[in-house]
Amino acid sequence: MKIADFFDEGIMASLVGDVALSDIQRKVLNGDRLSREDGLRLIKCDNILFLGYLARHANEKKNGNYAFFNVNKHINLTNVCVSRCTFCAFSKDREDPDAYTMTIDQVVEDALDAVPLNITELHVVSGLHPDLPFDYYVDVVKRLKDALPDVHIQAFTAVEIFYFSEISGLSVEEVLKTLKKAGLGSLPGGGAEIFSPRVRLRVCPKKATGPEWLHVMRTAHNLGLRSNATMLYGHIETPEERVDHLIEVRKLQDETDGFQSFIPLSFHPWNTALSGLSKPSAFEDLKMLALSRLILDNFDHIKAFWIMIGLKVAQLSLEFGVDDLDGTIVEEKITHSAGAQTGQSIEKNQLTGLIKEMGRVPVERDTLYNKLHIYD
Ligand code: V47
Repeated sequence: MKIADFFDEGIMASLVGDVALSDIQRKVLNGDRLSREDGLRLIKCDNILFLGYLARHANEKKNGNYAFFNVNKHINLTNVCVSRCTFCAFSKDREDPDAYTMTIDQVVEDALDAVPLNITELHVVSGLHPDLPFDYYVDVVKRLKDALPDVHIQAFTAVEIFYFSEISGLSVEEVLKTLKKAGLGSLPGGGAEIFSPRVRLRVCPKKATGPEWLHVMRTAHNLGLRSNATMLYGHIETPEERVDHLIEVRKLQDETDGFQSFIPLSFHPWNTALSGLSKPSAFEDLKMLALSRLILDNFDHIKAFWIMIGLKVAQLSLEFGVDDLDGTIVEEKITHSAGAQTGQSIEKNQLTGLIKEMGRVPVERDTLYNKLHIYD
């Protein structure tokens, strides 16, 4: 029996205090689109069980009782970055003693280390290095594809793609075509942060803007490259700016249908220039996941990145609209530099166990959400 089977009755009782939101409840149950104003009302709603109830309903309509995960490995080519965003503890200046840049041989060796784990995906994102030429990244993709031809390469955030265009003098479209030809399979969703120009000016003024991030994604989707999308919440953004971010992503998805999953990323302040802030609570994490599920009616999947919110909250999020727990990861540097307390890696059977405990059916997927193994 799932938690949901217990909590529907309780939730209906708790709804008495939420008659003001009954129009939103009706819309969700009818499958109607929520407006920006609905989003603003929901983000201010502290009845987390109500949000969970609605989000779970929206998710089950799309994914039934399935909950996805994949077997992947993260690789970060370099932590040297010219952008130095205030929320980031991973990036370093070139001269910093902790700065590193992998040679292509090291990248391939690192990827090959994960072959015994039967990985189906390599997730490759990095800093914006001041000296590496675009050819380095093309060669990384080619060499990885040669070494692991059956493994999907999901690499380079839209911010990195935009930077490659700047350093190479090629258009975004040419950069993407070149990488696709080299073996790139899809783009991860990072670098989106919060699209609001007010926030970007303060936390990441030196990298691609919101419209530039969206432009890269639109171009990628038009070339047949699918991608994910993210939102970094819990720093200096307002509730309105979070809702606006979701609406922007939804608009582009209406246009291209190229996004696969949306991943709200929970800010970790430790070691960053924003270390005076506290990290979002579990309550806030679940709320953002549920809200994302409710607003992004044109996304098939909402992913909880367990590295950032912890295994238990990720597990519980399956009752709050989430249908994907991401992957085995193997090694994670970005959030761990900023104080993540989670492990670096998780075994496949731990992921299936967490999902089964919630009464869901675990499904190992590949990057493009083909079902590789259903554990029913
Ligand atoms: O772009 C940086 C964020 C992103 C911090 O596409 C931080 O499937 C929290 O995008 N606290 C990288 N977040 C990770 C990412 C991602 C992760 C998992 C899956 C996918 C996917 C994408 O992490 C960055 C930035 O937005 N970030 N610093 C921090 N201190």
